[in-house]
Amino acid sequence: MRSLQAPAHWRRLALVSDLHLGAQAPRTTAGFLRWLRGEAARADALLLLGDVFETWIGDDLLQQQPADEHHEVCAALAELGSRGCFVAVQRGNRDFLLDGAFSRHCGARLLDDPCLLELGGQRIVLSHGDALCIDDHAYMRWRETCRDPAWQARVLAQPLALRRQQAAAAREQSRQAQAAQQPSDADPAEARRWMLREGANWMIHGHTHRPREHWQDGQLRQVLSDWDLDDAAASRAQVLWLRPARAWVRVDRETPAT
Ligand SMILES: [Mn+2]
Repeated sequence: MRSLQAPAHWRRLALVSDLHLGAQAPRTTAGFLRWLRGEAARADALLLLGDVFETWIGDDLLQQQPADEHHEVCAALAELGSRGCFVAVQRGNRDFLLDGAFSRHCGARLLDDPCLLELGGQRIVLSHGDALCIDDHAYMRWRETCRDPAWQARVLAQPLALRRQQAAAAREQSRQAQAAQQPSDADPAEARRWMLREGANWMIHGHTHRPREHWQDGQLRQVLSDWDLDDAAASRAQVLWLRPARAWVRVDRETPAT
C-alpha cells in the first residue's frame, strides 16, 4: 500500500520495528509473542516497520515442516488480525523477501516504503529507514540488487535448504562488516526531501537502532528502537503508540511488559 488512511474509529496505533525475530533471538521472539497475545490487543492497528524477522528466505518457508518461530509469529499476527486489529508490515533490509503469500497467510497488509499514513489530520511518512542511509554506497548498491524482481525470482527458484545456507552466510558476512565499520545513519537532508515530497512534516522510521526524536525546521523525525531481550547487558524493547485526539495526535514510547 502506497498510502494508508486511518479510519476514524482507530483510537490506538502501535508501531514497532527491528525485532529481528528468529532462532538466534529466543528471548526476543518469546517476548514479542507474549506482547502480541497480550498488550497488543489494545491496538486498533499494528504497523510493523521492517526487520520483523532476522532473515526471510521466501514465503514458501511457511509451507515447510516442522513449524518454527516464523510460523509461530505469523500465526500470532493472524490471530491478532482475526480479533479485529489491522495488521500491516513493511519490508526491512533483512526480511525484504516478504511477499503476497506471507501477507495472505498472516492477514497482514504489505506497506510500500515509504508509505504515507494519514491520521487525525496529520500526514506521517512511514519507512523502514534503510533507504535513508544514502552515505552507505555499498549498501545502496546491494539494496538495488536485492529489490530487483529478476534477482529475487532467481533466488526464490533455488531450494529452501540452499537459501537457508546462503542467508546464514550473508548474515555472518554482514555481522563482520558491521564490526569493522561505524554503522550508517539516516541522512537528515534525505529524510527532509522525503517529507517535502509527501507534503508531510512528520516521519517515523526504524533501522538505525538509534531511538530518539529529531526536530528540524518544523519537521519531526521519530526513530524507533530495535528489540533485543537476548542482550543481558542492554535488554530493550519499545512500542510507539499513536492516539489521535480531536486536533492532535498523542505520542507515547512505551516499554512493554515482556
Ligand atoms: Mn534494518
